[in-house]
Amino acid sequence: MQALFFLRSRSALLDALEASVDDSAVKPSTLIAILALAYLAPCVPLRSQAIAPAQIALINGYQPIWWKEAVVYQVYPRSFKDSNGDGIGDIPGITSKLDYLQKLGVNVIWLSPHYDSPNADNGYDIRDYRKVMAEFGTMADFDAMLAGIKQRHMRLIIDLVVNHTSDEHHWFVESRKSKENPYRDYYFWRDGKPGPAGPDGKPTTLPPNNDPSFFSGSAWQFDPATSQYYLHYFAVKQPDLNWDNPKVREEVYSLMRFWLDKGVDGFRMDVIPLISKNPAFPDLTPDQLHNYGNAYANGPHMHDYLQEMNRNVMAKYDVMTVGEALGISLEQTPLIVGDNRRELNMIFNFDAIRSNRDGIKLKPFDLATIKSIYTRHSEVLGKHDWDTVFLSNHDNPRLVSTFGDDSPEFRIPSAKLLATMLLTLRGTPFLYQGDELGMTNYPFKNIADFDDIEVKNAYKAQVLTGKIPEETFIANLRHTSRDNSRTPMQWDTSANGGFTTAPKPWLAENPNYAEINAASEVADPNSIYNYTSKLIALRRAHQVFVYGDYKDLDPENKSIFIYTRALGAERYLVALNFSSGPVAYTLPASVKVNSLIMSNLDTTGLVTGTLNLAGWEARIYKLR
Ligand code: TEU
Ligand code: CA
Repeated sequence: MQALFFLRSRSALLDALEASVDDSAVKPSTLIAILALAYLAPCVPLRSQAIAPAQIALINGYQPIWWKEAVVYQVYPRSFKDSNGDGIGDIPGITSKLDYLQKLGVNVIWLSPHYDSPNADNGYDIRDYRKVMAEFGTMADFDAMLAGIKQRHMRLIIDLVVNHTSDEHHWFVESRKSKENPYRDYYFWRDGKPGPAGPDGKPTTLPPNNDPSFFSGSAWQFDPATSQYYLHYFAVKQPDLNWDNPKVREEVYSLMRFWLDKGVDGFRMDVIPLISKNPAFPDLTPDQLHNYGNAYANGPHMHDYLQEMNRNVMAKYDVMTVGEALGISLEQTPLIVGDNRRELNMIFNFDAIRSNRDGIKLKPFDLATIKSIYTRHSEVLGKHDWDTVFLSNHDNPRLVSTFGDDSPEFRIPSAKLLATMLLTLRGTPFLYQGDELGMTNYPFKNIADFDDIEVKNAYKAQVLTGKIPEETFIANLRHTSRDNSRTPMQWDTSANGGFTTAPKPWLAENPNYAEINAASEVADPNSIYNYTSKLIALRRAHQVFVYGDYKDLDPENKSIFIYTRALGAERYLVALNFSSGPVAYTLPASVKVNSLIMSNLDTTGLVTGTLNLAGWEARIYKLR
């Protein structure tokens, strides 16, 4: 019976009926129940329809719903598991590891782009939105993976990359043919500005304005075919779509329905705040040039288009949406995630994950800064908003190397401490593949070690032009490059960490896989993997960690992060020592500890008002 609620629409109900009838094992009672349900269907809210909020009791003022209680695991398919020995991760490889993910306890998988792509930006440049990338497998492989996920009572959200397409997408291939082409207005084409005379004395043109690309150089590319420039905020092979064209928006809604009707449970939306541009494309001011991401975001019709998308698509399905909100401030967040706004469920703000970054340089980690960010989130985001909690993904360096301590002595406790924080703060937590093993940054030696277009373009723009010495460039990227998180998953001690049977994976495996790998982690009850699994179980068992109030007890403390979560009488204290030295921390008299629930160092002993925390120790207490 349960399975029926997972049906996506009435037509699906009828298919299930047909399916069950020829499945001779169905007991007469089940058949009668199915028939009864079909009869009652009009009045039973099926999963596909958003359930009217009024019916469900609020929890601490929050509307409870599955995506607020979810624990999400991000899979970067190219680096997860290779199943056919070509050195590239693929979808059957993911399917072969679903038990590993179910055992960890995550219940939503976010799959980075799996669509047909020439991989100029590893899939974030899509050539065909309804086709699976050949290297990753077939649509049948995708369907089998989705079925495997559902069978394990997990859900799947996929990556919606519709701020731009690949320049090999049919729409752009047509658009660049001529100014009259029916697809011309699917993208942004502009005349260049007159430039200085060239060495041959001939007039030259300059880009329409001074917009920079995120991947170095101008955001405008001259196209000789029609002597106009097209806009690409990211790579030259990633032309931006013109959302002001209603045909473009309908194309997007239609491809979203295609995947939702297949059973997908939602979307992570790539740089979605950038979809509305100022068509006049004025030059950016010097201030704006300092943080052009903010200038590109929040365009004149961003909210209109998100609301239209919601009306046309999300409102018709029981789905989860998370926007990658480059350029959106915390204060602007309720305008996108407020449940009365009918736009998105939640967004990724970049304040915390980029709190210790200065461009490609890594700044010293400052605990007070990140604590003030979480406190601001708890103040700005109210009961009708929802938040995300994450400190790693495929665009940032490894979690334990950036916010923990990946030295041999402290890698494990600090990885566990960070998991404790991510899984006890308020908001839907997002874990990135490999962080449950404590995978670290990679010891890049030279430019040849990198694959990322962002690095290669910056190398040309910064190093080859002499703006920055090569060794400084490489030294910085060892700490901040996206490729740190894209090294293949470390499954065991066999060659290439068991990621592939091919002699060479597409990107080198981190040489520390002999020490850090899933096989040893799963087998070791005290591992980061099993500790994380216990944390997820604790969160699942106690909604205080989902809907409870959050309070930082000591915001200025430079090494201790100590906060409470409270839901009615149920109150917990989380104490985290972000330093490698022992700290004797005296609790405020008002905080009465009842019992120790979890510790990443298996601490035992009496519960007193003073916590003697070892380096990188994390503890969760139940309060009286
Ligand atoms: O990322 C947008 C984004 O935030 C990054 O480009 C970031 O600014 C940059 O990497 C800084 O290091 C999304 C995707 O997550 C990313 O993988 C894509 O490259 C990008 O959009 C374009 O699709
Ligand atoms: Ca493969």
